[in-house]
Formats: sequence, C-alpha cells, structure tokens
Amino acid sequence: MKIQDVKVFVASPGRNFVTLKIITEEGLYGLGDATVNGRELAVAAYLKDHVAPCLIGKDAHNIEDIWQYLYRGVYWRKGPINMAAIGAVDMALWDLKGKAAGLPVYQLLGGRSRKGVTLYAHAQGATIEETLGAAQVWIDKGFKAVRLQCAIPGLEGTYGVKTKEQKDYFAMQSKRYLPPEEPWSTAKYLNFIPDLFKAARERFGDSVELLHDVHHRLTPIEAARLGKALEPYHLFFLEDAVAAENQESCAVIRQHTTTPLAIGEIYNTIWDCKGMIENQSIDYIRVAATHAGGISGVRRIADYAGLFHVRTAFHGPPDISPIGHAAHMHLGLWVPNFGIQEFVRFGTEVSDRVFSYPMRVEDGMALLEDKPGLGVDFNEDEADLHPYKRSYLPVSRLEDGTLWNW
Ligand code: GCO
Ligand code: MG
Repeated sequence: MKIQDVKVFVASPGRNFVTLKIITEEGLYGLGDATVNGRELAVAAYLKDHVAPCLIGKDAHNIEDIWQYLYRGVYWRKGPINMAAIGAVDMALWDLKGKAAGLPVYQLLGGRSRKGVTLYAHAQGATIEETLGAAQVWIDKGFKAVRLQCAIPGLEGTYGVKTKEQKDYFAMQSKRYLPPEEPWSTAKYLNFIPDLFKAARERFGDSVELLHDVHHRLTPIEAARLGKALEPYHLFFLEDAVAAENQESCAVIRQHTTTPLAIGEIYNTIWDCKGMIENQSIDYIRVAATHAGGISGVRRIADYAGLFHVRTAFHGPPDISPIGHAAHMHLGLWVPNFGIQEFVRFGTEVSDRVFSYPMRVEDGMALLEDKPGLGVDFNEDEADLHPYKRSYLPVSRLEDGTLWNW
C-alpha cells in the first residue's frame, strides 16, 4: 500500500481546520486532523514542506515505523506543531488500514468494550439560572453528564461563556483579527463558583454528573481550596485547575481534596503526563489524538494511565475537526479504562457540508456506524468555498493589567 500523494487543506467552515489526506497507489485515501487553534498555518506548512516529501513511497501499512520516523527521526522531539503533524499522519494511516481491511478502526484497536461512548455536554450562562437552564436542555435530551461554566459577576468575559457577539466565533475577534483580551480575578471567581454547584445540586439532585473547567487559572493551593469547597457537590471532575506544565502541581492539590482532577488537553506526548499518572495525582487524562501524536500516541498514554487507575476524557472542543472527534470515538469504544468523552457538537450546518461523519447521539451516548476506517469523509470542493481566516484564542489579564493564563 505505497503512499503516492499527500495533500494538506486549511479550510474555515465556521472554524479553521487543517486536514491531511494521504493517497495510496491503489487509490485509497486516509484523512487526519492537524488543527492547532490559532496556529493553523504553522502546522500546515510543517506538513507540506517537511513531512509530505518523506512519506511518498512509504508503505502506509507501517503505522508504527512511520510514527517513529517522524518522532525519533526528526531529532527535535515533542512540541505542539510536530506532534499535531504526526497526529494527522497517524490518524490518516489508521483510516487507510481500516479501509484496506474493510474494518472500522476500533476493531483494529482490539474491538468494542462498550455499546457507545458516554458524553458530557457543555452548559453555560450569564447567570446561575441561565446556566442551569442550559444544563436542563441537555438533561432533557438524555445526557447524564454536563459541564457547567458561568459568567463571574463583576468580570467582563469569562472562559466558556459566550456573550451575544461571541456566538459567531470570528465576530469575537477584533477588527484586525488580533487576540481579544479578557480580565481575570481569582478572588471573584473563587467566591462565586461554589454557589453555582450548590444551586445545581439543589435543582438536579444526584441525577446528573457535574463537571467544571477552571482553564488553568489557579495556583495549586487556590485549586485545593476550590476542590475542598466543591466536595459537597461531588463533581465528576475538576479540569485544568492549574497551568499544566508543572506535573507536581496536581500532587499538591491532591493532598487537600477528594474532588477528582482532570488535565492534559495541551499535552503532546506521554512524557508530559508520565509523572502525574505514576504518582496517581490525577484521575482523568485529557489528551487529544489531534495534539498528542494521533491514535498511536494517545493509545500509549491511555494504556499507561490504566495501570494507575487514571481514566480517559479525551479533549473534544469545537476546534478539533470531525476527523479528530471520530478518532476519539474509536478509541473510546475500545479503551478499557474509558472515563467520559467531551462533546460540544460534531459539526455545524456549514461544516457538515465539508465533513461527513459516522456518529449519532442517543441518550447522551455517541454511537458509531460500522464504516471502514474512521468513517469520516471530506469534501474538497466544499472546503475550497471556506478559505482560512486568521483567528486567535483570547488572552487574559489580571485587573491590574498583568498577563494571566487564559
Ligand atoms: C475544553 C477546552 C477548550 C479550549 C480550546 C483551546 O475543555 O474544551 O478547554 O475550550 O479552550 O480547545 O483551543
Ligand atoms: Mg478544557
């Protein structure tokens, strides 16, 4: 199954997505997602200029050898751009192997361990009432787990909560398409969030799992205070309570609270999370196939995590393409230590014209059609209608102007 051609597409059907297509001499093709939000063109150039020439003529069946070639073989290991490129190649090769075998990827991984992939949805609002109303909508649809994010009184613009203008992603960018800025106050946040979860338990009782994303804003001891304050409301997990670089930070939080901890959406390799997994200082690992070396990279992390009671919660934001989401669905059907899967949506009306995908949601669970490979298709002509638009994630500043973690 020799690789004949490699194509890279950057299209913006609502969000920017980087899509890789690997074509074999037999005329089969595999698709991969290489989207790095806000830095899309860097990974597209890396794939086109540095990776594609090395792939031509290689046997697409040799997934592991190609992974090692692009990891060990480049000398410069790790890094978000390199690992997203490897991730896309790896996904495309698994897609191809599945198509060649006539089997869905989860069958190649070891088969089905469960009937579907349990999802958590996002609920957000300008007030507690509005947030709980948004959660109710998901609960009524049959979802068993919901992430709650609420605007913090006195702060203009809070992570996870969209103002009216932000509903259109590109409208939230300034006119010159530079990063929007949001203020942050740890004190205001810490004084408010326990009230949100108290109200949620009063309204929903124990009938639903509740989650929350701190989005890297706290120090370990502040996170410990929050974890303790939230214990009565028994969260499914508290996500990214601290900035993720220092693997010892979660161990500090752990000494103080039984609130389960999740982290890892910005990690690229097993080396980024090895220490905190071994120390059992986290409960859920949130790596994404798109950003952590594809299905092969994430499978290695998930297997290792399983030895230490750490379960999976792969990152599922709207800035991962339907190809990346499909990779998570196949991994989630197979992985023995499955925890939960983040679900915002698989697509929009516009992106559905570019990507078709083999999933449907029933009672808060994603069910996969048994198509060969990953099961996603990509319409190149439709993609051409939606050219790349520069966009950035916001940045945070403390109220005195100091740059903070967004
Ligand atoms: C999540 C994430 C996202 C990220 C985004 C960055 O938990 O879904 O935190 O909302 O902010 O993916 O590109
Ligand atoms: Mg997150």
